[in-house]
Amino acid sequence: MYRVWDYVRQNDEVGKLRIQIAKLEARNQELTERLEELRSNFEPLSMPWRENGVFSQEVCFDKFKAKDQLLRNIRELVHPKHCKDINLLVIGKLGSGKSALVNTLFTVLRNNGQLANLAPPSSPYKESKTPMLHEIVLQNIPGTKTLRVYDCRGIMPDKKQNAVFTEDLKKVIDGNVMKDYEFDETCEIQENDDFYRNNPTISDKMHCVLFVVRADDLDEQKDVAAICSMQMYLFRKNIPSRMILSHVDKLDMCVYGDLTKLFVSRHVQKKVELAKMIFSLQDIQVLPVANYVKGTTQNIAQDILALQAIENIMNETISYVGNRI
Ligand SMILES: Nc1nc2c(ncn2[C@@H]2O[C@H](COP(=O)(O)OP(=O)(O)OP(=O)(O)O)[C@@H](O)[C@H]2O)c(=O)[nH]1
Ligand SMILES: [Mg+2]
Repeated sequence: MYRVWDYVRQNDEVGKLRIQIAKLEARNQELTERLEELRSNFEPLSMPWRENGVFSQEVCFDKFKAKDQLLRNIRELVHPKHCKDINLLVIGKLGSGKSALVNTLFTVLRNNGQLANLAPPSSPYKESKTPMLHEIVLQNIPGTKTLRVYDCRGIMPDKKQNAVFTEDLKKVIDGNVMKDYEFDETCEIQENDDFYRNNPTISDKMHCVLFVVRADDLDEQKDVAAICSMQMYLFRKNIPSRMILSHVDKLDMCVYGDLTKLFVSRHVQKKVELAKMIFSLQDIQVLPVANYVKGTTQNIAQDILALQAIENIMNETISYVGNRI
């Protein structure tokens, strides 16, 4: 009898060991595949996935001159006479980098060397660090033009909470919600609310929506419903949108951390293609940006990426507003 139990126990131990070995083998397989992917990611593409003269290796552009040119192009853009105020709205999942993007846009347009921190970014992602509709003026030349960006609460992983929030976002887009409105998770803004605007003019509406998505956390299945529903709303109203791929600095570059290799990086290319596929976007709508989240001063590669994004966004937005007379 004693011997039988001994035998059973031994068999049990062998079974457990077998399971452990199988798990280790699966993990080993996973790591081997990741290593292969990493190796291939570090191999630069022979042709850039998107033409970008400033970072091109063959044409040795003076990056500082290119940056000045971008700044000049943006500053010289003429806002339509009937709507001198241009409004951009930033939407994205909790912790996707919305506030960091706003700070980055402000930093590169102010261009005094120091990083701005007007929209406080978050660290733990339990709840949004930006609970209200936060207005930041990026450019203001009185009488001529104003460029404003609106930062707001993040989209939650829970679908129920987003049902209310996405209705509020639609009203923000339509110009019904005033700045500093604190989003309520349980109930949409009501017409008798102090922050509700009844008859919005074209200057109160949003003219372009910037969806912020983490390049290092792009997943076909995960939490994309709220963004897709907002995309549909914009599509029906013909309002332009752009997708900002944040956190691109976390992807594998050919030389780790060298953003000038971004347009020949296979990993970035894969993520851009994935974003296009998940959200049905065209090339021109996907803009990679490495937000300013570390250090205290500007650097040329991050500046250029952000300025290229602003130039793209502004050209589209001004054309859209110009056509709405
Ligand atoms: N490396 C890197 N980190 C980033 C980037 N953008 C944002 N972060 C970091 O990501 C975290 C979230 O950024 P936030 O800008 O606060 O995100 P958010 O979307 O405003 O978050 P909520 O307002 O809470 O929804 C912060 O720790 C930032 O430092 C980026 O491009 N690269
Ligand atoms: Mg925020």
